[in-house]
Amino acid sequence: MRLTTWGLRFMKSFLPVALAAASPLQAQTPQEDQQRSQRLEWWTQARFGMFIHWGIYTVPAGEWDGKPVPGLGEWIMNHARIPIPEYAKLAGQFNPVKFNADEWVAVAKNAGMKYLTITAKHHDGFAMYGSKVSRYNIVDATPFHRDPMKELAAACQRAGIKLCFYYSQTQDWHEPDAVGNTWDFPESGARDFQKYYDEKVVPQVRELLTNYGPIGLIWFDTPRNITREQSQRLADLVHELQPACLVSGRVGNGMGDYDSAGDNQISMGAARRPWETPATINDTWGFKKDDHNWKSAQVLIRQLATIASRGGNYLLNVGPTSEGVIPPESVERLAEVGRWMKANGESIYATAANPFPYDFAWGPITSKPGRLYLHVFRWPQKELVLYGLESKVQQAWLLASHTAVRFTQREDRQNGYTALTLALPEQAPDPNDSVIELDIEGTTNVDPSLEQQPDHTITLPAKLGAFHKSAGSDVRLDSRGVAERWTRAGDWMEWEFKVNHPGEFEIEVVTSQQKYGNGWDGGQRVRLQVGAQELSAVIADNGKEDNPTNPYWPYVISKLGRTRLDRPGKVAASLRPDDIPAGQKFGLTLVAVRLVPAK
Ligand code: FHN
Repeated sequence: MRLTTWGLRFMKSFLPVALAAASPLQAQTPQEDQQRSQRLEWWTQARFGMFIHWGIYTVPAGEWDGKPVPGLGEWIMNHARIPIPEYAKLAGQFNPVKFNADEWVAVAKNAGMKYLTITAKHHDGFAMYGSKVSRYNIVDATPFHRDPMKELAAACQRAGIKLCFYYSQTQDWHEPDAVGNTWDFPESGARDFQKYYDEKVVPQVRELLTNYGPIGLIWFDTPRNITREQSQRLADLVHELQPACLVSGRVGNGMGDYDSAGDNQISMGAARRPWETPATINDTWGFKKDDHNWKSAQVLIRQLATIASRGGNYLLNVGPTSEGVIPPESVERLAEVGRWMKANGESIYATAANPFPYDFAWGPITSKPGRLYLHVFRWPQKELVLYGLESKVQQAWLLASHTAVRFTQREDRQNGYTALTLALPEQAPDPNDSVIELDIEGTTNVDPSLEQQPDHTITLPAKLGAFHKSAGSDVRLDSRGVAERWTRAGDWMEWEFKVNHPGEFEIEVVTSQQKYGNGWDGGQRVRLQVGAQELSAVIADNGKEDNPTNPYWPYVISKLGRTRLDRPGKVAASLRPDDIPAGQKFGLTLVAVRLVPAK
């Protein structure tokens, strides 16, 4: 990416904000850095993996004592406060006679996934493999008596898929000294976490890395209060036993090889380290018989492309039943994702992030050296125009059919922008995501300045704004690039952008639910300055809009009023809350300020 002086100044103002959102990092020697990059190579090329949550919680499948238990299926022991002896009886009923490792691996492979991460031990403490450390495991405690991890290891080898294990290192509701079980073991009681760690965690992780051949990664989870030394020892143990094996970010204390975004959360990108979004296809991870809230294949394909465009990996979950069957709803959707991947996988595997620092209204961009892939979710009739690409395009194609796309490239010197215009068929070739490949001459240079788009809309994302914090303020961006803890009137944000098409605009403020669910505060009085004009309005819920990064929680749109931009060129804008009602929990959860051409 070539940076203009203005662009550089601008990037400086947003980068620290973006970087601050990543997890704290452990300092590395250059040699450790190199080893980590080598370990990460296959994983960053893969981009797409299968998560499998499977355990004895699939026997009750979300129901206890004849009543549905709200929440995640694999959390039933905790949510229903089931005593250990009661819960342990489920092992006697767990007999997944329909389990077929080759079939599961084929579902992953046909979807275009390159790795598979399965729960070897979840928070319930039950080992889903033959463990010598504890008899509380699938081989010794169930009528099944088989080791599915052995069978999966062999099936993965045959199919060329990397096998990875999930391991809950801190929570273990079966153990008095571990974290989490406050119904069998009083919360205030003395717990010797180190004892549990030494006697169960370390030897079980050792087993997983010794008995199942090469393992791609160990997916530790919910680090809670694990100490720095304990996280470090686990990471070291993994690397000592299998130097090529990755350690997930959730090992804790910044000791992992890569970062994990929150569950079902897509990171804003521009992160210091490779990262991954673990996601569900319905609402639960572990099977629940009453969870029918399935995301469509379109949502899954679009999430995959969006995550790749921000430089991340997509770890998509299936929750097989107690019989060992992956729900057909998941299998069908994954098959459709697979059909899309067969035709368009080149725009996902081994790609890098969008070289522009902002997103486009029609969809995301992924890249490779000398290539850009435009993932068009909203198909424009007849033509798509892209501003800010400074390199010469040699050829353009519809990737799936390899049909050439006619294009022109021009520079509007007077107004200072470059435009690539692609002539497109009227119908979208793929309703889920039609990919246009651009072959670029030399390196890909883009103008990183925020600029008005060809549809004349101007979007000022929070992730590209500069925060001005009042003393003691805690305002920042969450990992999705949404403002959080903006509860003080003294904090404000500013942007600089380029006007290409002067005119009259409606001003919209886009806000989000808080990061992990429903939670939104309105009612803040804000002052928006655009160039020399200023207007004041109250943030209200004037309508909803799809959130491309999370289908669960749509964005909230507040309409503020109108403004005029009379001349092309650079303009400054700022957003200052004059009044935030006292006691707000979430504050101004800003995603972007948008100027939409007035009708
Ligand atoms: O508590 C777990 C949950 O059950 C599930 O395993 C997810 C997957 O990312 N991780 C934890 C919550 O973040």
